[in-house]
Amino acid sequence: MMGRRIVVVLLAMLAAVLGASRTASALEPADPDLIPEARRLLDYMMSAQGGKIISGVSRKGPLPAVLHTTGRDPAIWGTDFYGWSRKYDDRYHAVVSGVVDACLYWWQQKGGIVQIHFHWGKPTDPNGSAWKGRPAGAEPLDLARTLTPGTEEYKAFHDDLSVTADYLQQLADARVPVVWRPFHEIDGGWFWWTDPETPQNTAALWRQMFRYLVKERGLHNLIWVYNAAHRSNSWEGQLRREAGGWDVPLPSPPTREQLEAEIAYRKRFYPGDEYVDIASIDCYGNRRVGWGTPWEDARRKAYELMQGVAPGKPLAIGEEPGILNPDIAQRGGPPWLYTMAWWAGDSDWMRHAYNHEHMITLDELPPLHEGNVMPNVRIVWPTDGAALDSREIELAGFASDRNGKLEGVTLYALNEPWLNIAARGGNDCRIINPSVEEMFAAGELLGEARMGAQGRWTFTWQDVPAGYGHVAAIARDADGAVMCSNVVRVTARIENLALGKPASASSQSRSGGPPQDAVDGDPYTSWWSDKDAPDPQWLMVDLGAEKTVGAVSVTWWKAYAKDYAVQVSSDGKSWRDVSRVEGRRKPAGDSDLMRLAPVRARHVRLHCTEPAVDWQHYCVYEFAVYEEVPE
Ligand SMILES: [Ca+2]
Ligand SMILES: [Ca+2]
Repeated sequence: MMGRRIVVVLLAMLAAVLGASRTASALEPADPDLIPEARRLLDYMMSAQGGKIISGVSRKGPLPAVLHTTGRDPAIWGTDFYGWSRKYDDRYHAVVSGVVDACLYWWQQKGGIVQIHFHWGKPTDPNGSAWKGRPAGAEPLDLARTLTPGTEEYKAFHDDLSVTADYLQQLADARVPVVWRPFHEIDGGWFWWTDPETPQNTAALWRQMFRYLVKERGLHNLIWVYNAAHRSNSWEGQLRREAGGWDVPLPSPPTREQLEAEIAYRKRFYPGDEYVDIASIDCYGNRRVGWGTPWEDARRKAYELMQGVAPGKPLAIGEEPGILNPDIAQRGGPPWLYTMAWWAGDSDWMRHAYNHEHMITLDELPPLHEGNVMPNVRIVWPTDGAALDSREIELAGFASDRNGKLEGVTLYALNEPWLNIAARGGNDCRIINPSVEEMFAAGELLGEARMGAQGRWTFTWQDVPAGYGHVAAIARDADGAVMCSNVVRVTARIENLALGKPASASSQSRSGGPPQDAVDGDPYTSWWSDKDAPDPQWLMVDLGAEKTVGAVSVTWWKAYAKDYAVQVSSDGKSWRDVSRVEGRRKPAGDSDLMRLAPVRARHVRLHCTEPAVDWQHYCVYEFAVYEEVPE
């Protein structure tokens, strides 16, 4: 009896020791000489794991959309270290230098986490693409030779990587930790680094990069993130061939045996625990492995798959179409470390998900370095796109400073037609806030907000002018750092006669929104014409009865009309021009507010005859009609 008890106790102690050592090894970075800043970041991320999920955005494009839609920045900003032109011409270097500057800004001034992937064009070809078979007829890279010292391929690999290492060195010199995601979608089969027949070659390529960057170049600011694809060619391709093609729906979910086979195949690409800090997977819609749209899923099947591929490693989502469902995640969903949205996505979903208590946003990160970072500020009321009918509006929001030095919040207004997201945010995280500040430097200073408990602020905006406007808040800290809020677009005391009225159009893009989205009052939804439809293209709204029409506003995306007319009709059949625009040039899109000689009409339409861009026809966020918009 006694003997068995001792054995049980010993086994329990052994389990405790093994458990403790597993935890310790999970925290020990792949690079034992990791700089303290990176180690601190990794420690913070590990401490967050299993609780809330750290939010991220994978590219610079969606960043302004997330800020202006939700009032919050993501905690992680993801970018690419590839220059997207002929290697290594001036344009290539200008692009990557710009990315380095943006990374410095994001880490040092905004205090956010930098994630970098590398869309590396094939090393042996100056015009090489990351995608296999591009340019057309390109020979695949022989990975066995690329791994063999003395070969041309081995030399090309290292020559190429040395340029990227120089840029990573700039970040290392500035002591910026990088969440480094090389060889992304490593087991997918569409990039040159994936060897589907001999996956061990791909795994060895990872180790070769690790050795070069860490051992040879001494880059000790990298947190190594392994990244699997949303599907693997081997497994899903095989199933599709068996089922008879890509359009045939497959039975779902996969059997345990199929999942095990998939894990076994994918594991062969994995370079080994000692070369990886975090394992991630990209989660685009793939019902075969059991995940759907972001709002219906927290990617449990993807989590199970990666638990098999990289047991014991913290798991993250490297890319997904929109941010995953925090409600499901909070109710016992998989404990993803972080999630990175590739697109901004549906505006209501963004507002819900990024403001969710289960998501960690930039303002909720602890200070990650010794220096000062910008304060955070957001406007909660009014919401973007609000139509207000009062002369006095109570504004409300939140502000904070992660260094505990918030000094105050100032409100500004710009009495101008609406700017679209691209125009409000710029297309580069470095210039988002300065550009907004500059914009509001030209606006009207409304005054200082009243500060309340827990960062809440309020402001009473009196004598609100009738017409179109933007409102922004700027927070400042005691060290002189400033930060601009989301910019909220409003109309005040003017009635949009087109709001919610029946709309129709000459065509509609299969991937874009219907005509009704241009008259729904939401500045995030839009009508897209079919890009292959011939000109003229038109969008019309039926006001329901004859009304006096004295002004029209069009908020465009960058796919706007260079030449177009505003037309009116009583019967929806015979039209006459009431305004014409020719040779319009506004690369970001923006909007046009046209005041007309008042006319009676029931139908109003945009008649577009010349698009501004050749890759898309026309895109209209909002088409609004008024009796009058005061000057
Ligand atoms: Ca600060
Ligand atoms: Ca809309």
